[in-house]
Amino acid sequence: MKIPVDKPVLVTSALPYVNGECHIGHLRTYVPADIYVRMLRKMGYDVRFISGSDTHGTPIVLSAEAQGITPEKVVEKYHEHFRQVFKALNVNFDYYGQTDSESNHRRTEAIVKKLIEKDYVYKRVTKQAFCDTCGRFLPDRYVEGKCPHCGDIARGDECDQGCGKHLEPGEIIEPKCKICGNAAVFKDQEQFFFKLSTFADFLSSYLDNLGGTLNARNYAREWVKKELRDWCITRNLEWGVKFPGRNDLVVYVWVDAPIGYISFTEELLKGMEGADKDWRKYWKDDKAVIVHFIGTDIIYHHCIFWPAMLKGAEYSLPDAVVASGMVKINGGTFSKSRGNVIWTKEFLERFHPDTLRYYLVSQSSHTKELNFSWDSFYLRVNNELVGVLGNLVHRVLTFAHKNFAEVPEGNIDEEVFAAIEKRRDDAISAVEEYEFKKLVDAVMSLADFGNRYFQRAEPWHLINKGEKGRESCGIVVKNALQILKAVCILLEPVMPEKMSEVWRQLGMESDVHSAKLDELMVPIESGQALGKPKMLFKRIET
Ligand code: B3M
Ligand code: ZN
Repeated sequence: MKIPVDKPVLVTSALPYVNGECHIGHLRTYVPADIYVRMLRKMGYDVRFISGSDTHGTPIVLSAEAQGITPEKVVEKYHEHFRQVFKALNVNFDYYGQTDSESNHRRTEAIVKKLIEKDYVYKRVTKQAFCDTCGRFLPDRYVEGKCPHCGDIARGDECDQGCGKHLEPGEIIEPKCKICGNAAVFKDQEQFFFKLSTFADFLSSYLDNLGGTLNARNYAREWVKKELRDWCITRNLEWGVKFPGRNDLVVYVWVDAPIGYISFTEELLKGMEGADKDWRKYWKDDKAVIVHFIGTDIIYHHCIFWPAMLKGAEYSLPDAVVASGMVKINGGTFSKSRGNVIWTKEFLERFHPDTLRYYLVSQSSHTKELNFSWDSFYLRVNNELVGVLGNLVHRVLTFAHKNFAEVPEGNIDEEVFAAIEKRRDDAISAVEEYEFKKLVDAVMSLADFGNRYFQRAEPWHLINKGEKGRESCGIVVKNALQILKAVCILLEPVMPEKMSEVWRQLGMESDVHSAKLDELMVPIESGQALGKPKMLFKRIET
């Protein structure tokens, strides 16, 4: 999606449940979102980037029960953990909140009340899973059984192992209590429902115009075509946002979680001067572009529940939903219990964060599944980061530093400008298509061009051929440095720390993080002192 340059942009990244540690499967959403934001800023957009911890629902309560601590303690512990991981990875949110905040409680109540007032909510007695042994109702993840759609093992509210569908309370077949393992029974319970079915026409035209990736639109369209049943929006839990007027019920976590996108915007802008103070620009008056980054497992929630809720309560609608494919490990599904998992913290103890960022986007197209294996990681690092990029940086900078110590005199060749311009255009279209692999491939092909350019010109022969030779050699070096400068600008969104190192070695005074794409075509300044070259990446011995 091409965004008009004068429109402010709000980019959000799905809110992780803070019920356990961050594994690399989580990162498939956050890293590309961060790259997208950095690229948009380089293109000149005014962007805000927000996310936060999802603190409610059964994922949190179950984790608390298992650890014998309160939900508050679970949230405190993992909220901090996620913040640290994002910091270590340079995923730079402008604001990272959490859904148990006062403002999120307030905004959720306001939205639910508005929906009630507009007659989109009604009460109904339904059958809910109940455990006689534990003497309690079993909402969502408290119950396991068979998916009514595909027959696979499923949780109460989603078929997480099989078809991935959202399940309504009471739909699961042969329910068992997750706590004691006994068979559950169905019991009558009064709950509140949102009239999702009345939004079918709205949703089908909304989805026709929704930006983002095709997988999101197509999946959601299928559902709207088939059938939209009303949505149960309350649960028998203590932990959560109370349903207005009912102390015994909280709203379903998928009500207050996306509302976090709004309340975090409010929290971010609160402390700010001027027009930006007004969160309405983003969420009420349709003056901004809203882009959600999510995983394919939560398309239903973001393309059906969420826009219907926003429409019903009279808020601005998201303009794009970008859904990343899931991560597998050695061909298998991520599973903490089966030990098929790679923890981000452990990964970062051994490898530079930029190598992980690079791997996550270069390994497969954004909407496709990513199959992680150590071999594929080593190959990317050794062949591409060391072999192509590191090689270019090292040979050009070492030669330039040794023979000139500063950026030599000379003009930039047409051929070099053309090569850079082409990659710039490819990079922009990659971003507009949410194809981050295409972005990386474009820049790596520029690095490859740089290596060939340097090799072909053989500056090491020119340097010994008198005054004239030294002059021609300087021109080659300056052109190679220009290519490096361009690679730095275009790869900064992917590898911010490493590109900042190279930028300093190029003797640039500015900050590569704030360098705009316009600078790609500005010749690097002759006479600026080059820094001492340092090795960029180390080969990984398998
Ligand atoms: N907390 C995480 C997930 O299901 C869920 C996302 C909320 S986004 C509003 O992947
Ligand atoms: Zn299923």
